[in-house]
Amino acid sequence: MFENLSERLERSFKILKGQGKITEINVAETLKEVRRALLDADVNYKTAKEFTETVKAKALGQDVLNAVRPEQMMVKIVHDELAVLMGGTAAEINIKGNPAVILMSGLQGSGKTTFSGKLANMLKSKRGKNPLLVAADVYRPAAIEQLKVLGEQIGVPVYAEEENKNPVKIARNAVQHARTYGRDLVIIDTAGRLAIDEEMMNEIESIKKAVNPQETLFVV
Ligand SMILES: Nc1nc2c(ncn2[C@@H]2O[C@H](COP(=O)(O)OP(=O)(O)OP(=O)(O)O)[C@@H](O)[C@H]2O)c(=O)[nH]1
Ligand SMILES: [Mg+2]
Repeated sequence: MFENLSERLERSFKILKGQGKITEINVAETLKEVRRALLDADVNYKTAKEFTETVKAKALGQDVLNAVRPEQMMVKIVHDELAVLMGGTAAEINIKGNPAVILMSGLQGSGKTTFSGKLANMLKSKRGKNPLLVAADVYRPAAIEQLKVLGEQIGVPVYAEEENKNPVKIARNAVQHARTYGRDLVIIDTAGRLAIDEEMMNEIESIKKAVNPQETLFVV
C-alpha cells in the first residue's frame, strides 16, 4: 500500500516541479492530488481532508510561495505530516527470540504473502537474519506456490507441507525445523480471514498458542 501511495505522492509533486512559478493555484492542485492519493490508499475521508488542510496551513505559514526551493519545502511539510499521521515514531519489530517467530494475519487479499516476502528480505539483508518462510495457508490452492516463488526471488527457504491440511501443526513443525536447521527467524504466512469467521479466528488463535510468536502482524 505504501509503495503505491509514495508513487502517487511523487506524482503530485511533479505538478509543482513542472511549473516555472509556484502559485497558490498549483499548490492547491498539488494538495488535491495528495488528497486523492490518500483516499485511494483507503485513508478515511475526514483524515485525508484534515491532512491536506494542515499541510496547506503550514505551507502558507512558512511562506512556501516565496521560498527558494518551494517544491522541496512542500515535500518536507507533507513528509513530516505523514510521519505524524502514521503514528509519529516507527515501532521496531521484535526479532529477539531464537528463532524469533512472526505470525502474519489479516484480511483476504490484504497483502500478507507479499509483505511476508518483503519482511523476510528486509530482515535478511538489513539485519543479517536467516529467515524461514512458512506456508500455513492451506485453503487457497496456489498459496504455497506463491510463497515458494517469492522465496526463490529473495533466496529465502520456504517451509511447506503440501499434504498437511492443519496449519497449526505446520506452524509448529516449521518452528522445530527452523531450530534444527539454524534459521533464527520464522515468518508464518496464514490464510486471509474475517473477524466474523469464527472457525478461522479460532485457528489463528491456536497457531498463536502453538508457536508463541514475538510479533503478530495484522495486515489490512
Ligand atoms: N499496490 C500494492 N499492491 C500490493 C501490495 N501488497 C500486495 N499487493 C498486491 O495485492 C494482491 C494480493 O496480495 P497478497 O500478498 O497475495 O495478499 P494476501 O493477503 O496474501 O492474500 P490471501 O492470501 O489471498 O488472503 C497481489 O496482487 C499483490 O501483488 C502493496 O503493498 N501495494
Ligand atoms: Mg496469501
